[in-house]
Amino acid sequence: MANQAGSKPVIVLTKADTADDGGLFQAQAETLQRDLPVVALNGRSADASSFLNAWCAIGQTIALVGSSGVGKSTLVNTLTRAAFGPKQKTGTIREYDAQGRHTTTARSLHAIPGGGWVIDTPGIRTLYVSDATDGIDTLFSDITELAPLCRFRDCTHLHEPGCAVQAAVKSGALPYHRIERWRSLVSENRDRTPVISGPRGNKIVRKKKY
Ligand SMILES: Nc1nc2c(ncn2[C@@H]2O[C@H](COP(=O)(O)OP(=O)(O)O)[C@@H](O)[C@H]2O)c(=O)[nH]1
Ligand SMILES: [Mg+2]
Ligand SMILES: [Zn+2]
Repeated sequence: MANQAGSKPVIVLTKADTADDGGLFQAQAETLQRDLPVVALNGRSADASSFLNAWCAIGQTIALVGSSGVGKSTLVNTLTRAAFGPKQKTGTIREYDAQGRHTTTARSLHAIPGGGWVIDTPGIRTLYVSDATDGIDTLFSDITELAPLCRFRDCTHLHEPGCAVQAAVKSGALPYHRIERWRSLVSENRDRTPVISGPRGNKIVRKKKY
């Protein structure tokens, strides 16, 4: 979604203070997309801001997106140095876990002292993949760059002969789970992208109004 929107995705691994070997998770996250920045931090510690400096300068806006309870509002409070000012409410484990209740119920925009802006958001339950074909292509550039080498132009990379993607899996260059993830996002995107029927019943992808 970030790719599709023209935003720069950054993976933030919060609660780094609770992991023995954060490096392992960091390495895993880095494989999600080529050149994807991944930072691990403790959102409750004042030095968390220093890890995000590159994206928090004047003229920049960051939006925190992630499941309820991961520490978005905590990070907002640290970034805005809200210790003495108005604070975003943060939830204890019980609160978000027990009833699936969200401590943060609305989006909000906050100034970062001496820098840009940060947007706090509630959980991601209402987010879904739609109209994100280009974003998915970017996310899976390892697959989309191979696709033109497949024998068939509409190759599904499932069972076709002469499939460059399957060949890359066989050679060990591409982990198989990448294809599974790619396929599941492509299918969610297809199901969620509105279409209207044109003359003779052919499907026309509805163009966005903006
Ligand atoms: N140990 C630790 N706890 C954290 C960290 N960030 C957030 N928490 C705790 O996790 C809980 C949920 O945080 P919150 O900011 O409300 O999550 P949100 O739902 O994503 O906004 C709170 O109890 C926080 O104190 C962190 O980096 N380390
Ligand atoms: Mg919150
Ligand atoms: Zn193929």
